[in-house]
Amino acid sequence: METTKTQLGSARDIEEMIKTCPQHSCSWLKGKSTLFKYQDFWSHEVIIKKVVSAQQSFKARPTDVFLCSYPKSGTTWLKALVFAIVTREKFDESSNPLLTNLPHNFIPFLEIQPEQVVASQENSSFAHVATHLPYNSLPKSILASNCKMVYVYRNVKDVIVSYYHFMREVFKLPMEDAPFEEAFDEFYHGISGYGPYWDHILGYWKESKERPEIILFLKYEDLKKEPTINVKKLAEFIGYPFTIEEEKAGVIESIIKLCSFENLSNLEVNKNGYANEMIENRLFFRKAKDEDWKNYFTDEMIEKIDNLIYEKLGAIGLVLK
Ligand code: PAP
Repeated sequence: METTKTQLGSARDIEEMIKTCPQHSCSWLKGKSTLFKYQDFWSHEVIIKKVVSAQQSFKARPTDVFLCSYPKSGTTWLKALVFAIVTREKFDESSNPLLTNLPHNFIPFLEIQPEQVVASQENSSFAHVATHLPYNSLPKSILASNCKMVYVYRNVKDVIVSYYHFMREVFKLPMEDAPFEEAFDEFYHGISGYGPYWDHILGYWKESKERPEIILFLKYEDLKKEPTINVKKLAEFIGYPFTIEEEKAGVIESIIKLCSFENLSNLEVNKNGYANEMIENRLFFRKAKDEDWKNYFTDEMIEKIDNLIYEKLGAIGLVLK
């Protein structure tokens, strides 16, 4: 961890450093994706460069709020909800920009879109910023500023299936060319974007126990089961609580409906738009079905991953079956 702080100056230094990191070419993606282990997580070279730069120069302010997640755990949904909560007085149901834009456009990722993050800080003294970075790799200024963080997490098996399809589609591989068993195996061994998954959850979880006023944990499955309670909790936590009048007027329900998978996934922009030259918006809206993993996992995979998650997270009471 300290290497970045003390030795890395130029872009060239960073490139040299990345070359020394452990590397893994993802066989199930036919070698189209190579991950590097930087600090304690795996990621792509292009992202690690931006991570190092953010670690060296990003300046968080105490009022900035971070939306944190392991990939495929509900990030797009959380971004939509936060945007809708924060802007609810500006737009009505028919004028909300979520109807014509991918939710990711409103809340940029620290390690992917640093310029947009800086722009959003310039535009608002309460910037909302997303990140998939593990807790221990966050820029120190975020921790030192006591910024609030919302951490959304999801059961590991659905995350694996969602990650499998997302990566496969990004690299334009049909299912028959991208064996799920191999994807599972890599994930199981902790090798996945921003993985290991369990370390990611554990890092934020530990900190949320130390500083509950700073980190709100939200479970994807709970958001689905009890959206009203959880959206209220979310709004309060980020400093935009609903008034009694708003509650009576059904504002929470309208936000839930606006941000629902059924609504967002059927919008023209999310069916046919592009997030960037490689990623179609539709890839962020696949099925959103709980327990889709049952269509992919063998009994042996179930046993292996359940045992592993129990071993890694069971002791802290976070059993994510
Ligand atoms: P990201 O990390 O790449 O941003 P993320 O949004 O965290 O992805 O996860 C995508 C998953 O959330 C997809 O799950 P699936 O593959 O099992 O279908 C996606 O369908 C689901 N999702 C996207 N939007 C919503 C939503 N509004 N409500 C519920 N689930 C959603």
